[in-house]
Amino acid sequence: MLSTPSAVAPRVHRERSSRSPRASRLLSWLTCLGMGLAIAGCGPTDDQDYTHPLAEGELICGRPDFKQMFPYSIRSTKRPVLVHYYKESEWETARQVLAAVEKGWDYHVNRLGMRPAIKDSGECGPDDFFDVFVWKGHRSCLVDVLSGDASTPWDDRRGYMIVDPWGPYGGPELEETVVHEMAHASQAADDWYESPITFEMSAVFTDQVYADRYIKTYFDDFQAHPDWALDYYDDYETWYMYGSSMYLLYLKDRFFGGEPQFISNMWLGSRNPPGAQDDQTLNEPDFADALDAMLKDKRSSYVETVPEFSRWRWYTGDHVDDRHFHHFKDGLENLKAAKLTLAAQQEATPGTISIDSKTAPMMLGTSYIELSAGSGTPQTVYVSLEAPSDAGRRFVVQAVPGLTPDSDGEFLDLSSGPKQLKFAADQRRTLIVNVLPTGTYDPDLRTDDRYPFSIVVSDHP
Ligand SMILES: [Ca+2]
Ligand SMILES: [Ca+2]
Ligand SMILES: [Ca+2]
Repeated sequence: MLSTPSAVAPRVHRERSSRSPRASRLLSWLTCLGMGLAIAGCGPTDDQDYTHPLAEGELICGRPDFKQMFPYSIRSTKRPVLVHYYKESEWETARQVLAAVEKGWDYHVNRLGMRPAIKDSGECGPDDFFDVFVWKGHRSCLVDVLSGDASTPWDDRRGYMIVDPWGPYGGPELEETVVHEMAHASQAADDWYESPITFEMSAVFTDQVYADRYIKTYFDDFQAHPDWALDYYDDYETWYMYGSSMYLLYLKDRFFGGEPQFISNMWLGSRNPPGAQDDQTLNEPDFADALDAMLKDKRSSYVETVPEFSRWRWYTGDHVDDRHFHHFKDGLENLKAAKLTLAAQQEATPGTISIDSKTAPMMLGTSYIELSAGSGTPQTVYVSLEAPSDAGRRFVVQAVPGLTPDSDGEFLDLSSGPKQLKFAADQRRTLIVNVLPTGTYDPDLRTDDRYPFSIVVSDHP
């Protein structure tokens, strides 16, 4: 049984809140001028056993009672950031949040090269500074957005942040939570309506680089669903989108010398004119187009990375080695715990292994089939692939692990008939079966259709 995030935590975890984008035209800022420190008469006491009077999910920007909701604020002296808080006694906490926001800003903008959060023209708070709300009882931490900057041709959005330092993502996690949210603030400066998976995939990728550590939890759900499209949007049912950061770790280490800054170019190349908010097909270009352009001189493309990434994805769990991912300083145990779910695991006896429509891969999805040599296994094993005809997709089959010191696996071209399958020293071998498009690919047009197939094991070609 899959343990979904809803079983252990709210489904909305550090999300960018794009599921209910509140990019509404908010009330103009009329009433609250001059947000000063310590406005008298707002009556906070030192009692910390309370939750903020505004319920989680309520709009804050542009409210007439903004000053009552957040009477206090600290202004950054380094970045255009204003942190709002409710009780005078929360100054120290607000100061910690501000320090984390400044760190996150510097990390994403100066180290990774992302765009800073765009100025909000006073659409939130008293001026054009980026607003951050220290909101006790708002368990989820998030960045949400306001309007876009009409002077830019791409679909950027002005953002603001809500953080609950006392909630499940505060405490010792506060800094990482805030740095994670600052990833979303930067994303909003390029494209707030990119393919849904990119937001958490990219933010968690940068989280791990920031922490120099594989982060627990996320990979398990990603590895549990290799059949899903690599860019599948599961609507936050699991941590899949967070764990898909493994793909960006692969790109970093395989194509970009272990350096994370390519992520900035992915977002820059994803910018498109407004429209995708209401019609996702207008997300042109999308992150896959951006990666295609970035990988072209490396003679690869987004789709073409899928088979190789599927191999790297196998070299996790019990198969972690030193030849694939450049390991972070910490958390290797989390990569070792990221065990792939197999579509089938059985002895290689002559017969048919059917991967039916329930578990078959989606487009850009993968089946892992582990075969072992046993008493019923022929002296020489041949495998072939059968599937209903479909001009829109092709299967790519590989076998891992590699059988020589310089190999990490090989392609089996089954289009021309059965091929011999050799076993590794432990008498096992895993087939990796990818579904890829025969034509162009667009993540915004992909369906969730599955592509059943069978592997036929025999003792002759
Ligand atoms: Ca503002
Ligand atoms: Ca598209
Ligand atoms: Ca885009």
